[in-house]
Amino acid sequence: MATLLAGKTAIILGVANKWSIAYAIAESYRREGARVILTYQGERQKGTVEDLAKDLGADRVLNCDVTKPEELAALVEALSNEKLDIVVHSIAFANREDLSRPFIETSRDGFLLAHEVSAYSLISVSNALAPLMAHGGSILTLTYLGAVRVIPNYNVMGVAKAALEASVRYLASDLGAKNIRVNAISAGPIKTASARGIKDFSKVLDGVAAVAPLQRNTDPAEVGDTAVFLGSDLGRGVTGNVIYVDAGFQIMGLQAPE
Ligand code: NAD
Ligand code: IMJ
Repeated sequence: MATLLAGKTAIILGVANKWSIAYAIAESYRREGARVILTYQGERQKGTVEDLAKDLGADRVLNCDVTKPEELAALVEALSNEKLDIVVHSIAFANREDLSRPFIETSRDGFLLAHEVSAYSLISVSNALAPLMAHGGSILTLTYLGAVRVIPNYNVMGVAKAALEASVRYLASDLGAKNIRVNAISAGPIKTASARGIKDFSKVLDGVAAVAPLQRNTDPAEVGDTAVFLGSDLGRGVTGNVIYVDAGFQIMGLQAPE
């Protein structure tokens, strides 16, 4: 039996449906023997996430829209008897219009929304939940290559992911003394709800598979398994890092001619 996470409790924020990267992480965590707690964003998602929790064998399902401080406070209250070992932050949002028109036209409100949901929430969630990680632990978040390279249409999300990746480093510095590690997984493109309707997403997938050393796209289960490593004691020396789980795509400069 796989037991890399036996005896550990993980809270996973960001399961919306079975295609969510957070769902693949929850599957890997359950396989490795973790106790899993899921959160959902508002009443509209409640039933779906409760059904998914049953399928996964997750223990608890709690509400938390990260833009509402009172909901984060209520989450902490609901968790007051828990000892947490792992926090997974798998949350991002920007206005759809900001992911299609030219970046230079990003509005102040659109910029602030993307940064609040996709970057600041890692800070507020870490501040709220780190006190429950009494014996140390591991915080992880999901990022994308658009943080460090220009990717068509990623726009304000790229800037928010840059803030997220910098936040990983500052949080790792703050929390190291408590033996809490903070890392990000930079996943290759995956067809989730957050990819649906993005212009030319199929072309992005095909382009990556054509260039990546492994000659294919990223399987969400591979992200889940890297999240196991980072959450487990195997990852005990790793903090403040961004680990690419992208079939090697980001190392390529010029594609070798056929
Ligand atoms: P997804 O749509 O399944 O997950 C996004 C989640 O964010 C949803 O569960 C949604 O409910 C949650 N969310 C949005 N606003 C929220 C709020 N205010 N409060 C609480 N939750 C909120 O899509 P996904 O692709 O699984 O995305 C998860 C993470 O992975 C994101 O950070 C995304 O940027 C990142 N990522 C995705 C890809 C990809 O290609 N799909 C690649 C690299 C990184
Ligand atoms: C998103 C937009 C543009 C290009 C993109 C993506 N590429 C990839 C994504 C190339 C891989 C997916 N991704 C990494 C994300 O972080 C997506 C975030 C996102 C998606 C949506 C779509 C629906 C919506 N708002 C969103 N906010 C954030 O209304």
